[in-house]
Amino acid sequence: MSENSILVERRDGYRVITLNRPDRLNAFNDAMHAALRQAIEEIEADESCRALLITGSGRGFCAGQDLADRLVKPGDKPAPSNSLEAYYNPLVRKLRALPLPVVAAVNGVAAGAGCNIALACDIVMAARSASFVQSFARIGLVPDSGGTWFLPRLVGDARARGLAMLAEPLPAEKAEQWGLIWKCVDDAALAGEAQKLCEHFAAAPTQGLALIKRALNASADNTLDAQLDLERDLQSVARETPDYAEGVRAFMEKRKPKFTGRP
Ligand code: T3D
Repeated sequence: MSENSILVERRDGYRVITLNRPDRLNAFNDAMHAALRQAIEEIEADESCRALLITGSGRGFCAGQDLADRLVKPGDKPAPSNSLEAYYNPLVRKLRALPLPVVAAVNGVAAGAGCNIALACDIVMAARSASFVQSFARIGLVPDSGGTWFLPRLVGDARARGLAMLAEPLPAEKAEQWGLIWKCVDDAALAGEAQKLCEHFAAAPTQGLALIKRALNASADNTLDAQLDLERDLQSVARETPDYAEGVRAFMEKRKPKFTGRP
């Protein structure tokens, strides 16, 4: 079993977190949750970090909860677990709320909570050989980590029900066609494409992107009226950022903008 359940790499303007329990397809145990939480807290405190890339080591992205930690003898009841309240739900909330773009590079199978944590990211890219599995129904569980919220919104009710109730793997190519993810790329291209995307975000108007996240996060539950009001309010914040002024100047001067990402 790997000693470091996640690997954290600092790159110019962004961080890469690699889920690193490859012999269990990077399934979550408590130590991995704790390490991930700490890494994300460090990102939040670092102004120079303007994007986050999450990927998996070995042949999988993440197989959700490590089921070895949930094994009970026949007739025994499982020990009580508050893993959703303690770990998965705060993680999903954090990924949605982080004021910078979060990219998932899904290098292999994403199953159970591992699938839904990928879907909680802002941009999901996947290798052609990867697949997305709502594996919960295979073991008598309910899709968690936001699965029942993300699925119908991304792919519609009929496909959401099929994915959740049949628990069949959805290949990456079809996931792109269905609108579950942003893009499917050749396996050999995934790391490079994800890096390019994060380099782009590391030089982007970070405050504006954070406001876009807030607007899109709110839109699922807002009326058009409420969303128009929110856009008005967020735009007045965006208009105050130095990156907006720089964006307009660069456009008028017909040059590439130099965004700082600062408020
Ligand atoms: O109690 C709570 O905390 C509730 C929270 C729930 C959150 C959840 O995520 S519940 C869902 C848990 N995850 C699953 O049910 C997925 C289980 N895994 C699979 O169904 C399959 O492994 C995959 C479809 C993901 C991939 O299949 P395949 O054939 O490519 O790989 P494999 O041979 O099944 O797995 C490779 C190894 O990883 C294997 O170990 P071995 O035999 O080589 O020693 C397998 O046991 C291990 N592995 C895969 N997933 C898990 C796992 N070990 C522990 N936990 C796993 N989730």
